Amino acid sequence: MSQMNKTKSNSVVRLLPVLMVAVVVLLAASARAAAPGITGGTAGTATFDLTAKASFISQPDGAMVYSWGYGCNTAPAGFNPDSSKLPGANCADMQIPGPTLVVTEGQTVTVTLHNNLPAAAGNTSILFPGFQVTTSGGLPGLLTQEAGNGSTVSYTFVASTPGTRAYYSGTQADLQVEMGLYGAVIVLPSTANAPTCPVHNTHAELATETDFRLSSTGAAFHHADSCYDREYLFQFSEMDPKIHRQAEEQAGKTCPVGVTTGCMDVVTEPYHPAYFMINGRSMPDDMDPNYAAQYPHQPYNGNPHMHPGEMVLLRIVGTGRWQHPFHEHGNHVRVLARDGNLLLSASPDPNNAGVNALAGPLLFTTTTTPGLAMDGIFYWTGKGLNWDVLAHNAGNDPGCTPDANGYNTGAGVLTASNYYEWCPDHLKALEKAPAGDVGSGGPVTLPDATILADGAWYGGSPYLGPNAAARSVGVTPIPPSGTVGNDPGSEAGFAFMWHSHNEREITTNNIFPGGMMMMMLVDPRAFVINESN
Ligand SMILES: [Cu+2]
Repeated sequence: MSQMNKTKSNSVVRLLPVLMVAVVVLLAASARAAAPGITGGTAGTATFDLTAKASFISQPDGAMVYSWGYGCNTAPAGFNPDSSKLPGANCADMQIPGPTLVVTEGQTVTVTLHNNLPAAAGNTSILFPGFQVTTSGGLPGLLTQEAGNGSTVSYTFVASTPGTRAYYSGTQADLQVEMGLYGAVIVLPSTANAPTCPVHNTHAELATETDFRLSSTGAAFHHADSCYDREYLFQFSEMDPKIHRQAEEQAGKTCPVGVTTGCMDVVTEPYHPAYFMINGRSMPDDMDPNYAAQYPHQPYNGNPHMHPGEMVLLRIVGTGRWQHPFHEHGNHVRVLARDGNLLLSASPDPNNAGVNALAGPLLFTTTTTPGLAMDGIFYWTGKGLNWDVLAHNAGNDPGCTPDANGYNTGAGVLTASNYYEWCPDHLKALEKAPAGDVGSGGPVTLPDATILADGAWYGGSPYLGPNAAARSVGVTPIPPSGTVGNDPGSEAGFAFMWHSHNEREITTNNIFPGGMMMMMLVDPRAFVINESN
């Protein structure tokens, strides 16, 4: 399941059985994700030189949609993760979402914006809600200083607290945000008062695996309950192609003499979006790699992976006009912060000295709100499934010693392939041979795989693990996951659909499936997750 460059059509083929069969299906995916962004230097100041420009973005129905986006006017100071971890990292001169600005708490951040939109579009600007912004240059606007056509304006603020925030156009937002002028700011915590994170957060059990976290402290905030193993940024937005078509038609318009603030007349109501995007891409495009060549103006993907027991930091931004009920199948999400405000109770945390307890809700659906950013933790272990997800049996028993919480995390097992296994289900077969590998029955009997789906499209094994592909081939032997569409053939993972629970939004221009949908892949620990593609 580590094949690097799957095609779009392959992603679709692999998704179909998931949609037909169940919420939890067993398939593997191609590209992986990280939370890539640009940096503005490592000293006390971070500077970014952005431009607002027009171009076209690609949608899975073949449409090339005229859009406006932020990009790099000159090369950024750096990338995080850097190009040694994320080969091909780049910052185009226009992209949707705009470049993710990765800064460190306490840095003074200056963003210079060049207005290279069509003259008919008039002025533009950027708002950085949640920060105390001072401006330099530009022209007075309704909400902030604006850059006139061909001109610049600068915004300066101190990255006051850690967390994820949105940025977006503060000029004629019903048009400009719709056209794509939005992005995210990620503020990493300073190293002062960094919490002590668990040993496995150092990826010590995964010697060959690269650490893709942006934060050098292993935590998202100055709080031990914000320690994490992986992080993903998802920005939700929608597009009404009628608005984009009007803007495209009027882009070449010559404004009357004396009119310097634009002369487009684009009707933005009634609003009927047809594209529902995560990070500027619709499913299945969001499952292709970061910086994939086929999306030169949509560099960021949405394809999370994790190992059982890991803490996954979700950075979620609502952009556009509508709320999107994002549902992370597999578990609820513990909200840490909103707009960079860590949600704390008034009481000391009994488990972490010196800080108050977290107060963020545990949410079934992390509904996005336009303009609002949130940080949350997703966690999955296999607890409660009532079978040994790693398919152990008496003849294949690596042992499972429960810690105080019931997991196999004790000393000496850090590098075991079943590190973090939920021990009460250890050796518990899901079903009898030949599907499982014990002769006696397990708690359930699955129907023949051929009943669930057609032929080789069947997802495969109900087990994680290096030898999972040898199991659950059913009464009518069908190649399990790992041997049809996935390499290597010896692996199997669990896929949880993460998607908008507004079913209209999991379509692309009225075709299902599409839109705001992705898969969280839970890979066995024996599988090396490479977030670089
Ligand atoms: Cu759902």
